[in-house]
Amino acid sequence: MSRLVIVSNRVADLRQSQQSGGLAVGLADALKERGGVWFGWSGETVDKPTEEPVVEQLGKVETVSLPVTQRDFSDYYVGYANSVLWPLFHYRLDLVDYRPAYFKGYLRVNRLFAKVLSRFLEPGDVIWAHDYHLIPLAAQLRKHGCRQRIGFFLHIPFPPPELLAASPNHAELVDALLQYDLIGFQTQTDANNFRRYVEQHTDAAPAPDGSFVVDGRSVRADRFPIGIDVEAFRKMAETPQEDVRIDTMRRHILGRRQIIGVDRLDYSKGLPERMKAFARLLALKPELEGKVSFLQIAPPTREDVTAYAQIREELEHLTGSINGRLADFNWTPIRYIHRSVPRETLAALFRASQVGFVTPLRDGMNLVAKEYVAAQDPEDPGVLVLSQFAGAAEEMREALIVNPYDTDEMARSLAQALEMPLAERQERHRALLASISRQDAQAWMRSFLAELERPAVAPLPSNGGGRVAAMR
Ligand code: ADQ
Repeated sequence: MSRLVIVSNRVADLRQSQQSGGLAVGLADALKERGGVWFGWSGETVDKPTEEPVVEQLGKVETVSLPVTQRDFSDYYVGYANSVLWPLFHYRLDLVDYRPAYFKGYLRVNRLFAKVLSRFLEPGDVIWAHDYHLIPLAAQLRKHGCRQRIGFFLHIPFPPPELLAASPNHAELVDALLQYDLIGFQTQTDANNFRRYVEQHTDAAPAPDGSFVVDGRSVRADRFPIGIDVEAFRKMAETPQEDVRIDTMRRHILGRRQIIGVDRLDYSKGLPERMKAFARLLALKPELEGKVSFLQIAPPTREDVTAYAQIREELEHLTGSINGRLADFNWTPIRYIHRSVPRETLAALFRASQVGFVTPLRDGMNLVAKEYVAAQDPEDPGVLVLSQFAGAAEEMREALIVNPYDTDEMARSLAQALEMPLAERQERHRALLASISRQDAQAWMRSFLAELERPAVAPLPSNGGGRVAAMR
């Protein structure tokens, strides 16, 4: 079996991978089995650029991590990745902060990563790059003579071509993607958006098997919905810690129910809309006052980006005003926790909550939706209220699917979830559990790697040289 080379913005700590959840665990297991390398940014910044990474050997696996300069951190990470690509790919053109220096920095870091990584590659390796930070990596690796198969998985959505075309670099981005052998997306919508872009803006020739022919190479693009380690998460949920147990018992005695939301504090997650919908629920059903509360856990992320500071302020204001208006001396409608929580605690909190409220405005997949389902007691499960714009909604049809921009509909769905009879809850949960178990973290990884390693049908006719720049 070929060695596996994983490349991601940050290298997971392989000794702690259980802590980081399904993705890191799944990939770490595959690496340990096949041997290989995990390469990425060390998370540190240095004054002078360096091509000397920190290398650690753990059995058959090497982790190779490289610091970047403060300027690269600003241009590549805070700038192009998180102030341009993240909003653009989440359909938020209004939040894109485009600056030419950012794109230059993005290419510079990808060039550096490719140069350093190429020293660690062996001829038979299979390379798998992850996410929007690394779109140009394959093109740069090819410049270093890399002929190995290289796959790419996009964890976030891929926007429709009409939106992508608003970016000054759309052509470069898609040209770079077409240097991979396999491009994986979370959903059919994303794969279709990509396909439409390629058909409309490049001269890559579509082949009968659904792939494209680019410079005589076959490039495949498909949907590989990511999953979680269902069993591991269920086990975690079954053994609540003392504080969660006491909190649950207290609510039980008082006859109170809990709606839960867990997200990184990000504008794509629809948090203000969610709080407004909860307030609308209480206006719609005043009898629920004192009987139901909303627990939102949202740790800070990317605080260097202005849009994140704004969303934080908005949420604090909303929580304060809703609680100020409705709270009683023995009941707080919204409990808002602005920090990270251990995964075991999260799992137990999911199990102890009657509604999982997962309403991003746009999300690649959303693993919280899957974790909420995995954590439930099948005898007395809670109900998942899920945004139609989360990638997860493509598979999780038995959730209550809502439009996160429609406050009234979300409030009505919360009411429906709280009133849902046991038999219906069990039936929906059974179907959801079956679906997330079928498409779990292992299945995701195996199907991607099997497709990446499947040989191309050769020889391929040339399309005469990839993109025709004049077609832009
Ligand atoms: P994220 O945007 O980070 O991931 P998500 O899929 O929900 O979104 O994963 C978040 C993970 O962090 C979950 O495992 C969750 O339990 C954990 N988490 C969230 N809040 C936490 C807290 N307070 N404390 C501890 N852990 C917390 C990106 C894409 C998603 C895609 C994933 C995987 O944006 O769409 O599903 O990658 O591909």
